[in-house]
Amino acid sequence: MRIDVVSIFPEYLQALDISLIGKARREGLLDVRVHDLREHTHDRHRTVDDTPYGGGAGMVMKPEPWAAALGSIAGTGDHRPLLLVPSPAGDVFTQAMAAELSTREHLVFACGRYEGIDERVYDFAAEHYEVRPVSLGDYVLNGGEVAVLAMVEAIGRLVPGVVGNPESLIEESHSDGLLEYPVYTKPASWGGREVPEVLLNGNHGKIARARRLWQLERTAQRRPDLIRALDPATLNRHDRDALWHAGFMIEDGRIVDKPVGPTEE
Ligand code: 6GU
Repeated sequence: MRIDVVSIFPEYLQALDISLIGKARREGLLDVRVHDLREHTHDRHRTVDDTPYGGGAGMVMKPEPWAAALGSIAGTGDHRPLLLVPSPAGDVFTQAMAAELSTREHLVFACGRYEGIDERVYDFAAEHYEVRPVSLGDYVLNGGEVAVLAMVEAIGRLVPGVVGNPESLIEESHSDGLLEYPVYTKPASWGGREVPEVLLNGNHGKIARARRLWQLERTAQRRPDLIRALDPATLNRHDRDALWHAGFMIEDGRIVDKPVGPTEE
């Protein structure tokens, strides 16, 4: 998979040289290229921003350097790459989106700074790319670089061969719509705190059931929105029982909150 990142802080992306993603790059599984937007300016000050038309606080990124940078990247292949634009105004980036993006041949990230990029750049980019604004969540970062680090790691680790043991991708948080179960290692007793008994007995059926129960309990507690989004058809009798005890019920093929307070007998 090829990934291009355009930024005015290319050093920010140096984190992609290390750990799992760095190794995948050295092995040729990921072809990550970081570009300095200022290489596409022509004035002495290498200007990438200017004041906003209509007034207002802050600066806006000028269209010309972006057009030159994005044009040079898109021009190097015969396919239409996906242009991902990190922005708090984008679609929320999820594990499902990461999985979908991990199957693409070529991703390009455009890191904005300041108050954003001149809107006409998106229109220009749409001639060469499929353009998609993406957000990490409902909070504001100063620029797209940190978001790109997060997204490239989430996407890159799903590219076949990047994670050594593909089994570890199966049972992780969000892969089945639930949070991960708690994990333990030796010693079995540590400072008066015990590893749950069921994990010590080697009964793999019982262990699988206990872990599933813990997943459902933890998700109900921390992320009830994920429970409500589950397809009840994927739940067995034990799952339904666990969710009932966690305050949910199934009604008209949907998972809903159990009413609270006094109810008729
Ligand atoms: Cl993807 N970019 C920026 N600049 N801010 C964000 C974000 C992305 N996601 C949440 N806040």
